[in-house]
Amino acid sequence: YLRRPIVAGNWKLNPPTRPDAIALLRLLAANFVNHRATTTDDASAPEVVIFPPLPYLSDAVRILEGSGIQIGAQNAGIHEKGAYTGEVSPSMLLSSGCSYVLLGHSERRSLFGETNERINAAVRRCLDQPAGLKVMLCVGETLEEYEDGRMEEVIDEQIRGCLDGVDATALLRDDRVVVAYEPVWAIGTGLSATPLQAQVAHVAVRNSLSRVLVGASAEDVERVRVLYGGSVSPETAYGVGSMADVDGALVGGASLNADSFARIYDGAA
Ligand code: G2H
Repeated sequence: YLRRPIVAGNWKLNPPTRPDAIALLRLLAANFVNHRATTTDDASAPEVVIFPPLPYLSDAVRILEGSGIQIGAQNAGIHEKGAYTGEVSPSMLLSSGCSYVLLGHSERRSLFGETNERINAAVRRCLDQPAGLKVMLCVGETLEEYEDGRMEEVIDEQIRGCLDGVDATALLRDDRVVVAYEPVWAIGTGLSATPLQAQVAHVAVRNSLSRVLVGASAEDVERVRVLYGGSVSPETAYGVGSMADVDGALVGGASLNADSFARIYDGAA
C-alpha cells in the first residue's frame, strides 16, 4: 500500500451530553475491537480516527484504549500558552491523547470567520509539536465556485495559504499532514460528490500539493493521504473510496451511529 487509508469521524457539536457520548464511545470500542485497525502495524487496514468535542476527550482516551481507534480534536488555537482565555493549544491536545487536529473545516471558515492565514498559523503551531501530532487539513469549494468552474483554483488557494511556510520535507517525512477534500455543497446535504467528481478534485489536491510543497520529491507528495468528506454514508462510501486518489473518508453525520461508521469502515477495508 502506497497510502494507508483513513476512516475518520467528525462528531461536530454532538452528542449533546456526556452520557450520550460515553454510550457512543462504548459502542465504537465494541464494534472495532475485532477490526484489523486494532493491529496498527497492518498497513493495509485503514486507520480509524474520531474527532469528538473536547469535553469528551478524556472519556474517549479511556474508553478507546486498546481499540486501535485514534483520537483527534476538531480545531486548535494558534498560541502555545498565556493569557488567551477560551483557547486550546496543540500541546495541550497532544499531551491529552490527541493524534490528529482537524484544521480549516468549512464550518470554521464560514461560520467562525477563519481565514487561510489563521488556519496556517494553527497548522504551523501543530507542526511545531513532536511528530505524534498530525494535521488533517480541510479544503473545498462552495457550490457557486464549483458552478463557476473554480474548484481547482479554490483548492489551490486554500492549500497554498494554509501550508505557506511549512517545512515540506519534515512534514512529508513524518507523514504529518492529511488533506480532507470536502466540497461545501456536499456537506450535510445528503448530496455526496460522485466518485468521479471526487477523483477529479483529489487529483487537483495532489497537483496543488506538489506545487506548494517546494523541495519535496514527487514520491513524498504521492504518499500524502487525501480523504473525501461530504455526506459520506455506508451507501456512498464504497464507490467514492474505490477511486485511485481517494484514500478514505471524513464522515460527519454517519459517524454518530456506531454501526453506520463500522459499515463505512468495512467498505474501505
Ligand atoms: C463534512 C462531513 C464531516 P457530513 O463536514 O466533516 O460531514 O458527512 O455530515 O456531510
